[in-house]
Amino acid sequence: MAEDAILGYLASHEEIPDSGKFASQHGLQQNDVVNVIKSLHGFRYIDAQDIKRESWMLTDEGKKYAAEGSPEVQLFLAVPPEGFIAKDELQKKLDPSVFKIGCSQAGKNKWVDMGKQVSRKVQHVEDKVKDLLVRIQDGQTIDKDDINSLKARKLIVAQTWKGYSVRKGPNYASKRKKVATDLTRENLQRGDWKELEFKEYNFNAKGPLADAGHLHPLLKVKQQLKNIFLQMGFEEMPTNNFVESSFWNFDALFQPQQHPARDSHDTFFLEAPSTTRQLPEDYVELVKRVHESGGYGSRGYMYDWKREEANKNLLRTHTTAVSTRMLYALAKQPFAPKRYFSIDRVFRNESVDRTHLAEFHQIEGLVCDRGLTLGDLIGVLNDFFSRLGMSKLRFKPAYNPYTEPSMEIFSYHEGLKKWVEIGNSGMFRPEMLLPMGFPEDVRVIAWGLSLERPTMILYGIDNIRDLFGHKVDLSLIKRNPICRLGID
Ligand code: FB9
Repeated sequence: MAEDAILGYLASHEEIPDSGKFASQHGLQQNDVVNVIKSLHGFRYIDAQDIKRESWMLTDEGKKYAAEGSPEVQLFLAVPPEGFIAKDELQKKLDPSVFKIGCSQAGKNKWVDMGKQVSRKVQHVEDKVKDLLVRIQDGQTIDKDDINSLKARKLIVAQTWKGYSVRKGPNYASKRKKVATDLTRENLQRGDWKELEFKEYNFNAKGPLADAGHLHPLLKVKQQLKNIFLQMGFEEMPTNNFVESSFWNFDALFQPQQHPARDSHDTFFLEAPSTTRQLPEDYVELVKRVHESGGYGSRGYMYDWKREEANKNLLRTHTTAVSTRMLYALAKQPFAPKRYFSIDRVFRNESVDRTHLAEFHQIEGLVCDRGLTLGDLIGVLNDFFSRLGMSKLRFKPAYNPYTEPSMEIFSYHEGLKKWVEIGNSGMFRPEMLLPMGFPEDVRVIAWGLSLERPTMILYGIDNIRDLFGHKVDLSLIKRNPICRLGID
């Protein structure tokens, strides 16, 4: 329709100066004409140049006065030709905004005498404002001053109309040739490919978005933490066993069997398999002894240590259980310093709230070497957390059954403008290391934090359910760019 009209018109005319007027003159829809012009221009049938036209449009108030007359004239007509009318009487006769504007305008025009009594000062008035508004509505041009006074009264606003002027293009034809967008077997068989005109290849066309998988924010932050550990010379510990025995999760860590964390309020114990099959007997004996009666300078906990308690299987409550296994294996070899880290799920039967679920990812680092001190621990913590963008650290004495001394770690978070607890740390107790067989002077410093907390802060997520679990909205995962750790 519009296409034939445009191509047909250009057959006998040099130019279509104004696509807007062309549309209304040919009874065509404005945007049909625009779409056709864009397409014909794309195939170079025509050459379309942008043109724009400034015009004026009446505001709603302007439309009202064009229809009902300007407020000053409405007011004038409400004043009796002879004598006068009480101002409040007059006010009752008119709509409030009309009365208000009418008074000031008619007053300004010296049409009426605005006292307690209102009377006319002239016999007849012209509603120039209304006439001007109507002329603008008919698309007539009116002079600048009138435009400015109407604009000042917010009765009209500028309106820019965009259109095209159109000329023949290099591929002009009065009818669009069907361009082939594909060379088909039929074209080859029919041999009609010779006549066919093929559409240009648009090498800049963007292919369909490949809907690929997306890394969960936790995995993105996990990868960055792994990189930091590897850069610091740490080796990852194998954490691919969520199920652990109480022995490696608690006893080997010198955590007493009556410790509150060891009851089902805090820990998920397994019904099946409820007990571990195999433990290193000679080492178990040493652990039993250090719990019951100490040794290595410790007086132990002086209670009856029960094998069946240690045999109970559970979902590990911390990845420190893996550290215990790895340190025990390390102690079996001729001593060599070691740096280990782990990042994986741990399970705690805790009350679920905005920042706590029954499982989270623990990040743990440990350094095992001769003569390590608390200073070394503070040093490695400053190194580690500075790579996470947390430079200002403070340490608060804390307690863990398996480390002495222990410290909670705090960092001042510029974004949150407060000190945030960013982890826990300590020196593993000799009651844990010596039964493993480590030489006297070997020390192990370690620390831990969660993966969820930094991820929530870095991605600005304040409810853990938005980050982890079946309620996560996938678009959050899709649209979440990689966030650079270390950048506040
Ligand atoms: O992650 C924690 N906080 C944190 C960490 C990083 C962070 O980064 C932001 C970008 C700036 C922000 C916050 N915490 C540890 C501190 C608190 O959130 C705490 O309330 C919750 N903790 C979890 C345990 O909850 C019961 C976080 C988790 C935690 C705590 C301790 C350890 C590991 C994880 C440990 C340990 C440890 C100690 C000594 C030796 C070996 C391991």
